[in-house]
Amino acid sequence: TTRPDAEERFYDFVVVSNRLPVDSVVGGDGRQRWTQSPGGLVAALEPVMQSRDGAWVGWPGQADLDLEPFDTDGMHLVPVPLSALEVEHYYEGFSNDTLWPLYHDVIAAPSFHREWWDTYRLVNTRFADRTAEVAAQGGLVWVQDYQLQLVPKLLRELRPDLTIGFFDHIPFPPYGLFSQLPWRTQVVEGLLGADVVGFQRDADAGNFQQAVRRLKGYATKGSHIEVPLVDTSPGVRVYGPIKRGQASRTVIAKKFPISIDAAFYREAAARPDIRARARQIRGDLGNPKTIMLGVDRLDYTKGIRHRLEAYGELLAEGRVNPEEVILVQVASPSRERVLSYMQLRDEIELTVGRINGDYSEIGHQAISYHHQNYPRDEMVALYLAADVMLVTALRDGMNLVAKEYVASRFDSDGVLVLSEFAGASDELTRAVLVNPHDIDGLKDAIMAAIELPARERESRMRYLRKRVFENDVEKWSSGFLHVLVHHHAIVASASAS
Ligand code: GDG
Repeated sequence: TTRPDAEERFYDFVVVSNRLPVDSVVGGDGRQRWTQSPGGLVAALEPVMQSRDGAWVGWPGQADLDLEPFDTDGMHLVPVPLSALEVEHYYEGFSNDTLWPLYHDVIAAPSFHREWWDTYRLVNTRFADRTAEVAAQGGLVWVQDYQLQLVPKLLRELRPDLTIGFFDHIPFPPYGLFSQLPWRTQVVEGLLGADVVGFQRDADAGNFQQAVRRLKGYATKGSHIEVPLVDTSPGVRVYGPIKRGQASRTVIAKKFPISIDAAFYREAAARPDIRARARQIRGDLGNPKTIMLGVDRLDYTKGIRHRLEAYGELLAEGRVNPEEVILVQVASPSRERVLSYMQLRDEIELTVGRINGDYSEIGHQAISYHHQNYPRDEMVALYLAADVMLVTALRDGMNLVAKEYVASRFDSDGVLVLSEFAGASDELTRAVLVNPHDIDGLKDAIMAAIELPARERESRMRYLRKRVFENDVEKWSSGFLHVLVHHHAIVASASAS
């Protein structure tokens, strides 16, 4: 088939992610349009996209939709089609029911199915092929996240001229867990195709390096991994052209903690309409003394059950008075076709129903529960209205909600209760840190947060705000790309000499 003109273009900078950063919407006139999805990744990459003539390769979010490349909001989008069966095997299956639970400490049991793996490989190959077609000679490619771990190696084989970065948004598990994966060696080899592999925390980078040492026997030193150009381990593979005097290439594996567009939250929270909305929310909730808030995708990694258990016990013991305190829980719909998510929703809604049945009064609820998606402005109003923010993830790569709450508190008030198992706890050390598995400890932390004196709240929040504003999402993307470009320049000059 012939490709239209847009196909012939090449781009110096290509971002590759499972989903394109757009959503399909049907307007009042019945016509379908694309709108930019509000994520932080788009916000961070948009300036780079504009300045380097960038393109974004990804799935448009609907099965069996084969689109030509198109432009929207000044971004060049290159769609990768997926069939309904591929969505089921590659996305819902291998990505969300094998890798996701395995990489999050097996909180839920991962399913291993060979046909899911076959489809994962096939889809990763399609992403690599498409990227190889649109990337300019010597261009920069940045691959995102666990759905595409094989792309760096596949792409390097097709296009050794490219500089390839990879960022893992979720944890990289300790070897004892990672080694359960029947395809662990292929995954490590896939990632080592990149020049720079970025992680959220030092611990994740360390776990990856250990997997490299154990599975491939390569030497690591600091953040550097020496990858032989000719792999002499079983099933010989060649990585890129062999250059005289150069027996290996160096891959950098280190942390680049992701962040948010902090200024957006500060400015939104200061807007009169959003402040008015926050006051209205407080009023509608009956002006309680303390509003506690949870905002999570409905996911078993987020510790929503532990949070509800602790809160339920505090109510049962009379330590929390339901007339003075309310918990607002936003559990946004997620992965609704995956069985473990359906079961989790049932469990959470049963527990919310029980707690409300036992402790709510007419006109006042113990828990205000919302299985809904809200506009971003409404989220900011909720952050502003909340005295205590509960982030109790059992495992979380970073957790942007914690940073959004902090950035929204221009009044330097509010208390963040934050799980040690969220990557954000590495930076936000003056949050009230908790181990969510320790229900008694969690209960005490919630009480401490409710009772924290104003001066202590302010001094902690000021510290947290400093951390979030000095490492915003622009810093994250430019930091990563700086290391990638710099590293490539060193490698290039070494091989030229
Ligand atoms: C993965 C990693 C890592 C949620 N509900 C609504 C809504 N949200 C927004 C939040 C926040 C985002 O979704 C969730 O980001 P998190 O970081 O909290 O969690 P994951 O979705 O699991 O993200 C995570 C992240 O990737 C980035 O690397 O931090 O560890 O798991 O921005 O505000 N937004 C709106 N309505 C909702 O109802 N508008």
